[in-house]
Amino acid sequence: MGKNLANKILDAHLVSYDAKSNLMRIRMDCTLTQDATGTLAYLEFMRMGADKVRTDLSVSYVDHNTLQNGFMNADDHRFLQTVANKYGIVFSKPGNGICHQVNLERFAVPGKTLIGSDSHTPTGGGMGMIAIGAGGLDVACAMAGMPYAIVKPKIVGVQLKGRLKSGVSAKDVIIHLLRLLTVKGGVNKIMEYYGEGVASLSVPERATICNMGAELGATTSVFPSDERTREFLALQGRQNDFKPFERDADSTYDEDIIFDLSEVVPLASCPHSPDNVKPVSELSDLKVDQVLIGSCTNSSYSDLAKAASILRGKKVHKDVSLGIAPGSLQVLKMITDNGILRTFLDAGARILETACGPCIGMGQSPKTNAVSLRTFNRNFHARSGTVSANVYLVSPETAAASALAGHVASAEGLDLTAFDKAVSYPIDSSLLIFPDCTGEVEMGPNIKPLPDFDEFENGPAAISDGDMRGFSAKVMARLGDNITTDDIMPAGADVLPYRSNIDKISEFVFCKRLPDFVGHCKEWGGNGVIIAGSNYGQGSSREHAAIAPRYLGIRAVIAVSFARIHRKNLINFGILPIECKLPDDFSAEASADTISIMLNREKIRICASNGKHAEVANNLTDEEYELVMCGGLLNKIRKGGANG
Ligand code: MIC
Ligand code: SF4
Repeated sequence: MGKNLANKILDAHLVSYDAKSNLMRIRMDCTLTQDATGTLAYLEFMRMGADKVRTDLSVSYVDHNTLQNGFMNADDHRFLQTVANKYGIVFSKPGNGICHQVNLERFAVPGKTLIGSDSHTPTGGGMGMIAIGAGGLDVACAMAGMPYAIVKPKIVGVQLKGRLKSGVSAKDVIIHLLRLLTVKGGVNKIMEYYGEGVASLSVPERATICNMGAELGATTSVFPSDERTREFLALQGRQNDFKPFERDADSTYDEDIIFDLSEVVPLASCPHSPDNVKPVSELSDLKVDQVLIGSCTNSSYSDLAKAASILRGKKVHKDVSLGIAPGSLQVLKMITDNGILRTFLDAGARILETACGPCIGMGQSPKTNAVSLRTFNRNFHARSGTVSANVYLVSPETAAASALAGHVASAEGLDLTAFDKAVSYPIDSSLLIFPDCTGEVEMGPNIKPLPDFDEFENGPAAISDGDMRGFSAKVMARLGDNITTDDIMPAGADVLPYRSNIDKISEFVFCKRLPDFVGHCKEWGGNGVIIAGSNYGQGSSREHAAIAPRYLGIRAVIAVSFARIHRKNLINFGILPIECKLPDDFSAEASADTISIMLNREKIRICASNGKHAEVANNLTDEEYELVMCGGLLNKIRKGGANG
């Protein structure tokens, strides 16, 4: 029997497979980092002592943190540029665009593997790559030449039939899948798209679908590399990078989904989760205050061209603020050259920098209780910077139509072709700095050394019982399902400047959800534990959501289930993830109760001071167990162990 595409690429990069733990170790051809996770990733890489990167290509982008209010961002940018030059990494300067968009234009190559310190790295799947998001430390290990370990994923075949109707877009396809599968439906799975409907989708449209596969919790998503891929690469002057890749006709999948593109309707992800989906037609009474078009999901030339076709010759509603952030320098130049930029300005839009911007809460926070329509990929509570805002995720077409109407409106039936005429794709490398492997790393005063963490047994309040080792701790938080990394470690303009300063950024842990959390941790000064529901840590790959709680004393998280990247980040920094559903009355109120946690290789025992106790199987792999015992991956590397 033949192979599906995902398995073909995985097998071609397989270093080893361990049936007992079901872990595959994959060789990573390429890496990407962005500034907000990159500073830590490079501090970690430097601590490993490697003299240069060992990948085919590593690129360091600056796109998240470009406000530069104070010296901190600019210091980070300089640090990143000097590290890149010294260690052999291409540096993409601020202004060049959002990492995933630029990567698609300039560097993505069919059939290759990519690991990136950003959860939307799977955008590269639109180019026929296996592209995986991970914590910075895992990316640092890949840069040092180590393979990356993933749970052998189930491959879900998504067969696309038919073609999209006008006014319905790739964004609606992925929102449709989110409604079907939910934000945890893709955990440890790869979504592979195939079928006759694939040919009707361009590479940027495929990239939109793969990008938001991250919201399904999927390991990654992938499309075949076909004539549409050749067409895109030729437009980018990279025809030599083209290679066809597709499934064998007789291959099968672990799970199958079939759906007809012609049946998809315009959809919106309603507050505060991408899987809370309603048809746009049911929201037409909703008055809109703000519309934002951009982000790595929807900022390609074709996205902006469709929005411009709708806005052409019209004015944005008087009560709506429309902001547009082109995804890259290339996109900005194209819309400048062919009149789209003028169309936006004439319609009354505000043009934003080619960066993540409002998607990560860097400006453009809406007013109190606002309804904000965004073409982005995440609408988690408070991520916009306004705690009371209601954010809806929609396509660029729906966004533009709604900006004109002043309420949620569909673009079905509207003319989207005004800017269809062929444009040339300008190739400009002036904001890409190719390394000459010289120079010294420059570190501004905001860039602090990484903290050291104790080995498991040497931590405070250690206890033991026979071969079981552990500690006593206070429960510092009790939380529900789907806690996001934005809840744990918020982003936004106040917080992002401290991404390379753990002491400072730890002040913000849970600040929007549990304002007393940091105070309680500090007052207690000992070990802490968090208890949560399912899918703990969904969303961003930011390892700050593990390292900062660890810095505050959190030693374990007990949750019904964990999101893939966050679970790995917890282990990488020596926090024990315990998969277990504790009864609600297991312990007293958060921060009032002391519990003990003990484990050996087989089991984990949790005892509350009221006498209740629970025992669960220790489901860590041998390697994960060793990492937790070492106090994290950096300790292990320092002791001379390799990653995997
Ligand atoms: C995000 O979309 O949440 C981010 C910001 O891109 C993150 C990375 C980060 O927190 O720096 C991600 O998705 O991994
Ligand atoms: Fe940037 Fe938003 Fe994409 Fe994250 S999701 S990489 S913040 S544009």
